[in-house]
Amino acid sequence: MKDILTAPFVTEMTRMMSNMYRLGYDERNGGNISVLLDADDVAKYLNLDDVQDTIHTGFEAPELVGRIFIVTGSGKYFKNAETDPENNLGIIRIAGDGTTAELLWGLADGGRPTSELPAHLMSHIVRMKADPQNRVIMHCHPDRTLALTHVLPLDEKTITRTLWGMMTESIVVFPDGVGVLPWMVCGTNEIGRATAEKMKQYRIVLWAIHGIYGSGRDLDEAFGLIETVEKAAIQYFLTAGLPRVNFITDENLVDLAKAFKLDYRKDFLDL
Ligand code: 2HA
Ligand code: ZN
Repeated sequence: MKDILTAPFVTEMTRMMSNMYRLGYDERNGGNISVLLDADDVAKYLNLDDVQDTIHTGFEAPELVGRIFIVTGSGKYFKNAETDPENNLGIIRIAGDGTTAELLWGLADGGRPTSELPAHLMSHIVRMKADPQNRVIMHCHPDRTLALTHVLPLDEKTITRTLWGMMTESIVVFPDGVGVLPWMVCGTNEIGRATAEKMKQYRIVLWAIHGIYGSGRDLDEAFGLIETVEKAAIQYFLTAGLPRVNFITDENLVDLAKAFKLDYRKDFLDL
C-alpha cells in the first residue's frame, strides 16, 4: 500500500487550496472543493473495506452509490490543508443507501465533510450527466466576482454579457455563460438543489453576495473558469466610474465565436 500523503489526488488538492488561499479566494473557512476519485486509484493507497466512520448527509443521492470523493472539511481553513491534510480533508464513499457517507480517510479530528456537501453532490450528479468526464466541483469567494453581484442585476444575460465584454478571453473560456442564483441561505439542501438545477446548463454558478461555483474535468479546469470570471470582474471594477470609450461589441463576440468555433449563448447577445 502506498502512502496516501503522496497520492496526487491529495497533493494536487492541497496545493490548489494554498494557491486559492493566497489569491484571497478563501478567507477563514470560506470555500470548499470535492473531486470524484477513481476507486482503483484510491485502492493503491487505502483499504476500501476499512470504513473509519459513517456520516449522515441529510439527502438522498442514489446516483452516487459507491462513488468516492475527496472533500474539504466543514469549518476547515484552506490555508492549513497543505501542512495538515489528514485533519482538513476527507475521502468519503456514498454507501448503498445513497444517503450515508463512509469515511475512508481523513477528517481525523472527528470533523465532517463540507457544509456545502448537498450543493457539491447534487452538482456532481448533474454535471456527470452533462459531461461524463466531469470530476470537480469548486466553491470559493473571489472578491470582485462577489462584488459584481452587489451592483449588477441578478440575471444571467446581463452578468454574462458584462463579463464577456470585459476582456476577449471571457467568451472563449465560458461560451456557455454564467448561471446566477439570488441570495439564499447557504449550506442547505435547497441551495444545493438550486445550484444543481443551474448546473444543468452552466459550468459556473454565482451565488449572489456570497461567491461562485465552478465545475470541470480536473482542478485546473474548474479553477480556470473561476479565475477567468474573477479577472473579467477585476476589469469591470478597474474601469467602473471612468468614461469607458472602447468596447467589445456583439459583432466582435460573434467574430470570436466564429474564429474559435464556440457553441455560445446566442440569446445573450442583442443582434
Ligand atoms: O465553507 O464557503 O458556503 C464555507 C463556505 C460556505
Ligand atoms: Zn461559501
